Order: sequence, then C-alpha cells, then structure tokens
Amino acid sequence: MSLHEDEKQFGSVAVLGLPNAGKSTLVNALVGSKVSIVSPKVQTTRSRVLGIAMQGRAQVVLIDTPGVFAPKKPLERAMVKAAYDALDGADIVLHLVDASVKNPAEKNAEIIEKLPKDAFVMLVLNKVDQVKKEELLTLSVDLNGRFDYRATYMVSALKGSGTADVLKGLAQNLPAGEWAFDEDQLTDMPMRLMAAEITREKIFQQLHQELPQAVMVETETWEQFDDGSIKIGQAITVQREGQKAIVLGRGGSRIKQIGQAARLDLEEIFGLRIHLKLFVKVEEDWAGRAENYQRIGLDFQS
Ligand SMILES: Nc1nc2c(ncn2[C@@H]2O[C@H](COP(=O)(O)OP(=O)(O)OP(=O)(O)O)[C@@H](O)[C@H]2O)c(=O)[nH]1
Ligand SMILES: [Mg+2]
Repeated sequence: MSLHEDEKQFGSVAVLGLPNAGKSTLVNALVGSKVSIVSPKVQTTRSRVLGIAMQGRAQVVLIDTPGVFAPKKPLERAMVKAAYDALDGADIVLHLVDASVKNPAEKNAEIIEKLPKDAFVMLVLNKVDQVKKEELLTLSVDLNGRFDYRATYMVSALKGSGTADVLKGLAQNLPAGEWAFDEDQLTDMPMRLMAAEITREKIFQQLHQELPQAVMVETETWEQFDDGSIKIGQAITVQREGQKAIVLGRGGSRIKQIGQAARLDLEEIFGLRIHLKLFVKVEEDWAGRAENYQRIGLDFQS
C-alpha cells in the first residue's frame, strides 16, 4: 500500500472464532487494556464489543464477537448472528483458531465455509504457549490448504507474544481514512454497560457449570459524588430461585466476593473509587423477551 507517511488510516477488523478461542483476550492485548470480558468458560462474550487500537497513523477498530457454534436457544441464536453480522463491512477478517485443542482444523470447518472469499482474511493461531512448534506448522499448512488466507500469525494472546506483529499487519492493510474515534478512546461501550460486563465476568469466573449462561447483569443506578467516587447499583437477573441461592452463596458470601472482585476491576478501569451494590432478582423468562436483548446489545432471533 502506498500511503504518505503522515496519511491517516482507519478501518475495522472482525475477530471471528469458536467459543473460548481467546478472541476477547486477543482484543484486550491489541488494545492494551481490558475492554472485553474473559473467562475459561464458553460463550462469555454475548454481543459485539469494539476495541480501538492505535498503530502509528492507523486507527484499528477491533470487533470482538461471540463465538460461533451451533445455537439452540434464542439467546444463542442472537449471539451467533451478532458474530456473523460483524463480517459485513469489516475491512479485515481475523480468523482466530485455538491451536491447543484436538483437531482444530476440523473443528473450524464450518467457520471456514462462511469466510468471505473476496475479503482480506488473516489467520491467527492462538495459545501457542500450549503447543509444540511442529504441530503449529502442520496446522498452519492444513488450514492454509482449506482457505486462501492472506497472512498467518502465531500468538499467545494471554502472554502477549506475537500480538504486536498482528497489530502491525492489520494496520498495514487498512485503507487510508479519517479516524472515527478520539486517539485515546479504547471502546465505544458506555460506562454503565462496561460496569455490568465486569460483574458478569466475575460471575463467569466464580460460578460453575451452566449457571453463568442464565444470568443477565444491568446497571440500574449510577451516582457520581463530589469527591470523585461513584456509587453503582446493579441487578443480577437469574431464571430460578435455586440459581438466586447459588449467586448469593451461604450467608451472602458468594455475592460479596463477586462484588469485591468487580469493584477492584472497576476502580482500575475508571481510575476512581467505586461503591458497588449488587442485588439478585428472579425473572424466569428473561432470555425469552425481546426487550432484554436490545438492552444487552443483541437482536432477538425467535
Ligand atoms: N494458555 C493460553 N490461554 C489463553 C490464551 N488466550 C486466551 N486464553 C484463555 O482462554 C480462555 C478463553 O478466553 P476468551 O478470551 O474469553 O475467549 P473467547 O474466544 O473470547 O471466548 P467466548 O467469548 O466465550 O467466545 C481464557 O481462560 C483465557 O485466559 C493463550 O494465548 N494461551
Ligand atoms: Mg469473548
């Protein structure tokens, strides 16, 4: 690409991959700050999340998406649609593959089928800290035989190795254009939604099995005080009384730990003292109601 040295570049990158591939971890690494929540469980990211990274004169907008899988419930259908919708209008598609699982190429066959043939698609093999070098090379050859990737990178998003090269590679291939965001902006997510996402991350990290999938978190109150501190009130909605008991824990011990962990993160992200008040309510069918989807940034897919 022949650009003037001082010419600005701007464009968007859709990050696509299976659940748990490390998409959100990679986006956070490229942005250099936490904008998207991460957990060891699948289906952590529910909606499209924007991360904004600067590389020289290029502003790179990273679109983190929910993982692509075979959806069964309405919430899952909306999540997978949000992931594929991100392909529309993206300047670059970054296909992220967890190289540490068994048969990664086979597992990604369905995604590969849906990759746009005429787009600039980049392959990034992740979790290389868990894989032998020979296996990575074999996997790279296998995947490149299945799709005409324009470039291949190998990274550990968790440890940050190789991620600087990915950012450079992205920036090099974006068109010239005016930046759409401030130079120091990291995401387009409103603070109230970001605060709810952080609490949801702690629920994903601290609670087991299927329960996190049944949870919705919303910021309901937000008060800023003269001393700069913020008082945030959030509702955690679950689908059954039994789930409420689990979120609360014995004598309220679990929700206390969730609240503490979330508060520490929020104080770091916002750089302010935070008071966080959480309460739990039961709404059996929250995941069947269209208006709840809009509130968490999704389209209802009945
Ligand atoms: N060992 C290792 N673990 C990683 C790496 N990158 C991500 N992980 C871990 O993989 C798990 C999933 O990471 P996420 O970033 O939440 O994955 P995701 O693709 O966004 O997952 P969904 O949002 O559920 O689709 C977390 O436990 C991460 O810490 C890596 O490079 N190496
Ligand atoms: Mg994610």
